[in-house]
Amino acid sequence: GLIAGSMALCAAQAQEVVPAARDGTPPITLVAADMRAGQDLSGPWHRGIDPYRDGLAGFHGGDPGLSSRRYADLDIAATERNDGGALFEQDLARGPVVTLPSSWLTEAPELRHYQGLVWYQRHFDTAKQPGKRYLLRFGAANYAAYVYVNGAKVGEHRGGFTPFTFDVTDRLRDGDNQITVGVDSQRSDADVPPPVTDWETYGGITREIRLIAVPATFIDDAWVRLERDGNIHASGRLEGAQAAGMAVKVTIAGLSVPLSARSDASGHWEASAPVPANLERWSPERPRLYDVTVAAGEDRLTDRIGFRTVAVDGDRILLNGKPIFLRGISIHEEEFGADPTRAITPAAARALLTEAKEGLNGNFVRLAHYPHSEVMTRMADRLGLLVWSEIPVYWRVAFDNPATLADARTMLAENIRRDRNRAAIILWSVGNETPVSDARNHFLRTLAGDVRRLDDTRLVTAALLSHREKRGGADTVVIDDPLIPALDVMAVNAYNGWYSDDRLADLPALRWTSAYDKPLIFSELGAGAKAGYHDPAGTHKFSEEFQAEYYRQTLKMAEKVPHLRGMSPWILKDFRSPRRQHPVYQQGWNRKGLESETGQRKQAFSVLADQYRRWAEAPP
Ligand code: GCB
Repeated sequence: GLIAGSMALCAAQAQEVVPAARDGTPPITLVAADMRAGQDLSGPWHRGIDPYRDGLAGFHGGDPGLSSRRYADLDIAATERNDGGALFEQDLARGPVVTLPSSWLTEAPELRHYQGLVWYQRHFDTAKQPGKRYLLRFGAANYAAYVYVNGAKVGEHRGGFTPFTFDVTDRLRDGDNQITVGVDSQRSDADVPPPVTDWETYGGITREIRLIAVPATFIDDAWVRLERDGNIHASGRLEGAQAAGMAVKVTIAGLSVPLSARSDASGHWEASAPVPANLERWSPERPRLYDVTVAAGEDRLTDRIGFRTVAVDGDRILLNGKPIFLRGISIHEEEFGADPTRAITPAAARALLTEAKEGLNGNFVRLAHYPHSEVMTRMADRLGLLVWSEIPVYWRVAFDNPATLADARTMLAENIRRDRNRAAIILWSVGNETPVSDARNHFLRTLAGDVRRLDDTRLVTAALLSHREKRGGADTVVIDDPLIPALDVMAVNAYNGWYSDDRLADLPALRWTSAYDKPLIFSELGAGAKAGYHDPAGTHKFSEEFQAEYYRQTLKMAEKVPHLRGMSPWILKDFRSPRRQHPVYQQGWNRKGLESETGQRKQAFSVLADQYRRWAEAPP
């Protein structure tokens, strides 16, 4: 029967499981923030580096409360004023000017490998309107951010890839305002992800910064979706002094769906209505989006939302009730070009996703290994690509550290609340290649439980490890991770023939077996190749020919793997990784791309594109 995410908790309860940030402040979601009018604070900012983190510390490195020396307190030319608290070591107003969003890695050659604290500062004018609340929202800052408005701290955030919002109403002045942000890219073993990954740490404010004015009571959250029970459900939360007992109305343009609610004492609301006969379901082939409006009191929120269902039936994945095979590719959030700064624009998102959809004949992308920009998930909605979304619980996380789990849960909730109106997303992943242990199992099961409480309309997965053993005399790949019972879809990263001694010609004969009857995705498979490096015999790793042959043999193998319902090979394009320093083949880049960093296609690209064209007609 239809399983997957069967916990029937109401939205109000779902809200309560989300842990507050470490400092205890209740999170502001500000759903569909990118659709609200606001003041764009992207553009020119001043910058100053702070390798010893002096700006976060006090005199001689002590408690910052004992000193007024924090960089954020500085006014323009405080040095010249020469008052008692002046700090002569820094003057952000006269620091270099950089354009945000961007990573500092690409701002100057001497910052190319800088990991640490950097201060950003700018001024802006605002005409404060009475009765409004002013919310300062960051799309992402990597990794920890300390935010000050007019010298006063308004909040901090940890986690490099999810949005955060602070209410700055009381700090804002009419006219000129100063905003200062310290961003620290240095992670510890307790962070998510921990310091060592296989991708670059792009420190900085890498997504948009906006000041958004909302009514005193506003729509903080609104989630409108088609559920497997055949109803359209809407739920959410109002925030503000008048949030209790307020009428909420949801309108879907072109459909007559009566969705009205009244908020409860805590501001939560929900409504549902049977699905109208003329609803056109969203699919990769026809990515139909509807204009949705949510109105409550003086606030009005608009979004563009697609409606579809996703479910698991035995070992099949059903989209809108029909079995689907996922023809995917993994993507890191790096724009095309020789010097990526990870500041994704709609044009960059469109270019990457069009390669996946039209170049490779795909219908699916794994957005690895962290929440990508909302620009990306919105573009997937528009272009028609199914999405695997994940948080960076990657390799050796401090699974036994409760603070680490709390951070991961916050990150997961921030990601799901930002994006659960995106029809494109079908899978939430809670981890990648994490070695099995009791602590790890507990950690990931907790996250899987959070997913089900926050969003029981999608599927939960994780990229797992498999192992090899002899079974009945045959060399066999075994999938039996004890986490699988907590997941809807099992996924493994398969690198036989690249990270193993297998001869490529032997791959199709390799046996695969799973202890569970669930859909399986090859969340990764791949081999490195340097674009333009050729070895006609195809025996030398890093040649385009070897990579192409790896793909041919692995795809042949895939056709015989039981339960296989899709794949997202590693990876669309070469990406920066500090651990890939081979002087001839890598030069700081992971070369498993089907294209180089500048978009030059390698031979394997057409091997996969051709297979996907055949599979689009007749899925394996
Ligand atoms: C993996 C990781 C991915 C790496 C890849 C590789 O399994 O999940 O982050 O980049 O292998 O190239 O080794």
